[in-house]
Amino acid sequence: MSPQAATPRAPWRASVLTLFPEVFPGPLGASLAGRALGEGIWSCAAHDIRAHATDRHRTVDDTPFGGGAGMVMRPDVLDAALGAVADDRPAIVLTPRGVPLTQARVQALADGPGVVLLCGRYEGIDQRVIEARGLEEVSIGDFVLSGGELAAMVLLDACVRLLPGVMGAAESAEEESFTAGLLEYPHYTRPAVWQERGVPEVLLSGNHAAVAAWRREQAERITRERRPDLWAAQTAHSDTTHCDAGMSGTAREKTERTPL
Ligand code: 9D3
Repeated sequence: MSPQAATPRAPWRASVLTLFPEVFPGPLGASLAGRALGEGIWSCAAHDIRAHATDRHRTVDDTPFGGGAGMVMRPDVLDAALGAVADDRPAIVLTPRGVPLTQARVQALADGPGVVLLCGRYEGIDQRVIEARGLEEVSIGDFVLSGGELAAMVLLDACVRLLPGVMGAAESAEEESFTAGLLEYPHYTRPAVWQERGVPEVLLSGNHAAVAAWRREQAERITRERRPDLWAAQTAHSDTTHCDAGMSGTAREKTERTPL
């Protein structure tokens, strides 16, 4: 049988607005994402926000109305920067005050045409440009970074690995229904004894059902211990009489039941 010719498809497009365009694609230029970039599965264009400043000193920020520490990014400069790249893609500003990024949002973004990302620096950005451009505010977690660039790379990495042709088929669908919404069970490989430490007997037994039960048990224990929030959601899922309101089975599968 002759090999199937790959159907050319439009790349998933990332445009990043930043004061530090030279840091992109950064780690996304290596490994899985880097290969996909080279293959044209996705594209990454970084744009210097400062190119849209209009004054002699190329100012992108100013002091906050109402007073206070730090500087605020100017709405006029950001609007011009966004206007130069905006199209049908969702526009997201990375900010510590944003809605926490979830695998469900990542999947939805990966399913679309791409994304426009605005990386904040300074204390924040003028609220009016967020409203005028309908920007979605997204955070990657409850810790403080020095800017939005690394957060943008995190978001892009999470999306790119989901694009068709980036990951092997084996890695994608396998075990999905089994471990969905749970943390991973512990892994072991050779040597069977290392520094006087053995491997759980059941894993050497060849009893596939027993192995599956042990892994499930371990995944549940680790989830309970480390992520009571995930465990509570897991418990809620097993009661099908409530908690299904407003969401279809497939939507649920893609959101709260994504394996971690
Ligand atoms: C006291 C005000 N600070 C908020 C905690 C101001 C501030 C600190 C750090 C404003 C911006 C930043 C830089 N961080 C990001 O741009 C950022 C971020 C983060 O710090 N944590 C998690 N997700 C993100 S997304 C963008």
